[in-house]
This record gives sequence, C-alpha cells and structure tokens, in this order.
Amino acid sequence: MMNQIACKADKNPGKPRPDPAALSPDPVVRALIDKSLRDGVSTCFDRVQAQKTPCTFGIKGLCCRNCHMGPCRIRAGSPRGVCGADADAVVARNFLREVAAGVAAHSDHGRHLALLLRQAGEGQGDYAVRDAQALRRAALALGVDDQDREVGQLAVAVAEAMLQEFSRQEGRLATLSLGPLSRQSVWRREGINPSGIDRMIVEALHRSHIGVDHEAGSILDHAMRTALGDGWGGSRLATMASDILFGTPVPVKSTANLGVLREDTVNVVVHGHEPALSEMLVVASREPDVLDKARQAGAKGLTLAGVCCTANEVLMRHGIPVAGSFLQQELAIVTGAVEMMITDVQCVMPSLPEVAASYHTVVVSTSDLARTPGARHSPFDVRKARACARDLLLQAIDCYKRRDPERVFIPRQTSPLVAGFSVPAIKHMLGGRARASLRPLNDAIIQGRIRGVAGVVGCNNPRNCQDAYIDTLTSELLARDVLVIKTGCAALSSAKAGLLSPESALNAAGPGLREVCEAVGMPPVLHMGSCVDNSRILEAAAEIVAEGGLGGDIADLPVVGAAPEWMSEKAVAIGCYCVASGVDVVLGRPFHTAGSEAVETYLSDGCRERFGASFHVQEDPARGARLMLEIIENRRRRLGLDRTSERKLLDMKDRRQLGV
Ligand code: SF4
Ligand code: MSK
Repeated sequence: MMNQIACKADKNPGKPRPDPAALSPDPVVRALIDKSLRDGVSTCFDRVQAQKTPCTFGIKGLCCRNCHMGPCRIRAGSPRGVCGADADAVVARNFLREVAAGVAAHSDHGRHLALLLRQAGEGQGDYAVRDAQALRRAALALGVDDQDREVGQLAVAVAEAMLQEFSRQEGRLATLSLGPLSRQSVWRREGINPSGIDRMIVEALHRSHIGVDHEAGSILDHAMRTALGDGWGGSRLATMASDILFGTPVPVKSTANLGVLREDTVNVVVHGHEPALSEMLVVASREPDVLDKARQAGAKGLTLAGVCCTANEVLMRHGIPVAGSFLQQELAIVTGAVEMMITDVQCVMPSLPEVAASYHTVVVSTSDLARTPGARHSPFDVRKARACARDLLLQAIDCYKRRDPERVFIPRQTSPLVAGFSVPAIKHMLGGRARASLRPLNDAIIQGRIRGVAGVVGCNNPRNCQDAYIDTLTSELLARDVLVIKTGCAALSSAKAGLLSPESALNAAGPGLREVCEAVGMPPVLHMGSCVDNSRILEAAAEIVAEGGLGGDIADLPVVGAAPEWMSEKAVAIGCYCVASGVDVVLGRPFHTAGSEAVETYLSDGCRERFGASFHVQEDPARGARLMLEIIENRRRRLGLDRTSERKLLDMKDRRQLGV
C-alpha cells in the first residue's frame, strides 16, 4: 500500500476562494491561506483558480509568436503557420526557448559569482576566499596551474577561466571533462558538446527565429546541447564559485516553516537565488550595534530567514532557518510579522508589493535586472556589500515600529532539519577524514541494502496540491530502501514534512537503507542545496561511476531523478541536462509538447536510444514512485545486481570480479 499524502479534493472548483485543505497538506500553509482570505489579500492560491483553464494551444506548445506575421495557432484546419512552420517545428522551437531561458537564469547567476570571485581575488570589496581547498579543486577542474600562486592570484586566475567558459567561441566547454569518459563519448557521438555557455543561448534564440531551424530533431539537439552548458557549465561554475567564496557546505542543523518567524523580533526574509547579498546580511545580522538598534526599537532581536533558493544558500552554509518554499513567499508576508522581504533574482512573485500593502512589510528589490513595481529599489553594490546589508537591516528595524500586533499570526509549527550535504561532506561522512570516499555507498548499492539513489528536485506549483506529490514520493522511496537526494523547493517540502530530520527519515526508511545510514551516520534524505546545486547531483553521479562497481557510465547507475511539482523554465533545462547525462527523469507535470508527436518521441524513445535515459510523465505520486523504483530495478538487473547478495565486505579481488 503506497503511503500517499492526501489533499482534500476541492468540491467546488468554480468558487473564487477555494478550501485551503484542497491546496496543501501543510497546516501552516492552510492556516495562512485562511488568514489571507480574512485579510482580503489575494495570493497565487486564489489567482490559480482564475487561470484554471489554460489556453489549449499554449498547453500543447502549438502557439507561435516568433514573428509578426503571427501569432499563429497550429490546428487541424490550419496545420501550418503563415511562414509554413508545422506543429513539430513550432513545438520544438518553443521548447528550445524554454530551455534557453532556464539555462540563462542559472548561468547568469554563475557569471555574477565568477565576477565576484575575481573581485575578491583582487582584494576589492568585502568578500574574500573562504575555502582555499575548494579553490584548488576548481583550479584542477578548469586546468588552471595552481603552483606558486597565492590564494588571491589563484582566485583571479580561476575566475578568468570560469568567465572564458561563458564566452568561449569554439571548442567544447572545459568543464565537460568532469563527466565520466564514457559519457563524454556519448556527447561527442551525438554531436551535442556545448561550446561557450552564452554562445549556446544566443544560438538557441537564433535557431528559433523565423526562417532558421525547422527540423524538430535538430532544434531539440540544440536544447540538449544548451542544457549541458548549464548542468556541467553555468550551474557547476555557480556552485564552485559559491563554495570558494562562502565555504563548501557541511552538515548543519536548522528549522523550517513559517513558525521560524518570531512575534518578538524584527523579521527579515531573504528571497531569490544569488548568495552574495544574503551572505552579507548574515554577517550584518550578527553585528552587536545592529542588534542593539533592534532592541532599542522594542524587539528582542533580529530574525533572518529565507524562502526559495536564497534560503537554501544561507541554510546550507549557516543554518539560517527556512521560512518556506516558493509558494510560501506571499504567505510569509500574510503573517503580518515580516518587516522586510529582500529579493534578488528568480522566482520572486511580482504580486509581493501588493500583498505587502495590506501589512507594514517593505519589499526591497536589490538587482538592477529584477525590478518590481511597488518594491523599494535598493541596488546592491558588491563593492560596498557590508554597508548595503547593514543599511537594509536598519531600514527593516525602522519598519518594526509600524507593525500592527493585531494583524500578526504566526502558526507555531516548525520542523527540525539537517542540511549541508555537499559531495565532499558526503564523502567525509562515509569514509572519515583520512579515507573520505563514496566507496561505502557503492558497496551498499551493490549489496542491495540500498537499492539506488533518487534525486527529487524542483519547485512547487499551485496547480498541484502543494508538497503532496513530493512528500508521498519521498516517503515511498525511503520505505523501499532508496537513498533520496534533494535540492531546491523540493528539499524545503521535505524539510517542512520532517524528512530532513535524520531521526524521522530513519523511521521512514526501509530496513536496508536504515541499517546502512545508521552504520555510517548518514541521514537517508540529503539536502544538497539550491537549484544551481543540481550540479552537485551530477558531481555525485560522476564520482559514483569513478568509484567503480556500478558500471562505467551514469546511464548504468541505479539512479533516477524526479521533478514532481515543477513550474520554472530552469526545471526544463535541468531535466534536459539530466537526461543527456544518462539520468531518467520522472515529471509530475508534462511539458508543453503534446502538440507534436515527433517532439514527444524524441524526448522519450529518441533520448533513450541515444543517451540511455529519457523523460517519463506520471501525474499520480504513488504511480510515480512505482515508476522510479522500476527504473532503479531495471538498471540493477542490467548490472546483474537483481539479487540481494549475502552481506560481504568486498575486497579488491571481489570488486574486479564484479567486472568493473
Ligand atoms: Fe507564424 Fe511562422 Fe511567424 Fe511563427 S514564425 S508566428 S508560425 S509566421
Ligand atoms: S526556487 S526554480 S521554485 S526550486 Fe530555486 Fe524553488 Fe523552482 Fe524557484
């Protein structure tokens, strides 16, 4: 019997204000949706009702507005646009543009961090290299000679090498060499090696301009190429630069859900994706004179909390509490207890200032590329980072005086969690300081105690019952002895559900997984970071291959990915680079590609034949879990691991006999 987390069905979908119980299993979310209704505030949970019936052309990918002879809608009576483009070309071009936008978002984040790393290396501003080991690892990965270079010089050289990956005009990305050799030959064979990250994005827009690339297969090959430039390029560089500047995460305790906000403190919520400002806000929030100012304003202190992936960044490195995931950004303000929401880029709802207008909250935008009408714009100057961060906190303290206690309601529920599982941290956990290694994990998978590894990632989407798919899937995989790794808002769903608490996760784990995790002191659900940190999942997959015993390629490993409640274009890019890297991906919601059989066939059978992995759509969480288990078991069968073997410590001779 599958352990399904249920949302009550909305019995009256036509009514404008839905029953909160239909929208989320999380009592905190339900209570605050109730409050939003009482306060007369509209949130995404209301707006989605008005958008219940999406455009049938849009949902199939059949609407083209790439030139002004259109827009054209492809349908039975008019199977071609004015220019002559057919359904396959239109759907494929729309898909490619989604991938390009997702890659652009992740990679621009990576570029900003590479620029910040160069500045830190030059000794300008308030940032410095915090993790010299991460710097040396990055130098090795990028082929930068680290001999006789002091840390600052090396940081500049590494940053320059990173920036070259964006602008490279010819030849393949250097960071592709971080993939297993067998995978590199698949990319070469299939002609999808990306060159410079920016060049791939530009080419995606060029190819999908009117009158350029009209062949679905060729267009989709470029989608895969561009996406690889994200997973092994832009996102990987973002993660590397963050680790160098702010430290490679190690396990850290914290708490999740809106109950982390406090009635007696100034509450500041950071929101978005890039860690530069939020890191400095962490520093400033601990400065004695800032805390004195908060006390002088009548508060007992200052609480810094996060939503979305900025939350994940400061959680992973500092244990800053998590207020919630993507769908909780408006509800954080609805508590009436948030003085300031400080936003940077991506996943920031433009409705925030309107919600804030019903309370005393000030919404601040800090990036010149992300302005929102109604938000106070306070551009973040990385050269004066600490001063900017202090100034924002002092403004937030000022807002506290305007808080109306009558409007405050903070549901008390919170969940304890442990996060901070970078690949070096996992290796250290498994093998100790002297023998840090993934070997014990590979051995446990070979023995069948752990059946495989599942990456459960991506967003929340108000068209789904929030968290329900993610929570059901995670519980079911754990019960079937699958190690679950998490990033993004999917990690925050599990945090709220208590599954990032090692004790609760161990209770939910099957006997084999539990035994291994208890023996090595590792939780069965590992939070690996933000959306760009999906690159850590690729890093882990490559290291599992290198460790040996589970085949020679990522497509051989008993691993599988899922994006149960995804919504963003970044998730489309992530899905593509995972599949092109050999990881099957289960989507809880379909792409907008149903209008073209050729495109759907490419993404399923075509990808399977060429990359050894493909996309699967399953909208039911219990069936989604079964599908993921089937994928894992099929891969085990191909490796000859379909029988649970006697418990045996493998020596080198045994490993050789496994045909590694
Ligand atoms: Fe229509 Fe072709 Fe222009 Fe698209 S590119 S809007 S299909 S004419
Ligand atoms: S924040 S992209 S809603 S995971 Fe990275 Fe969450 Fe998805 Fe944004």
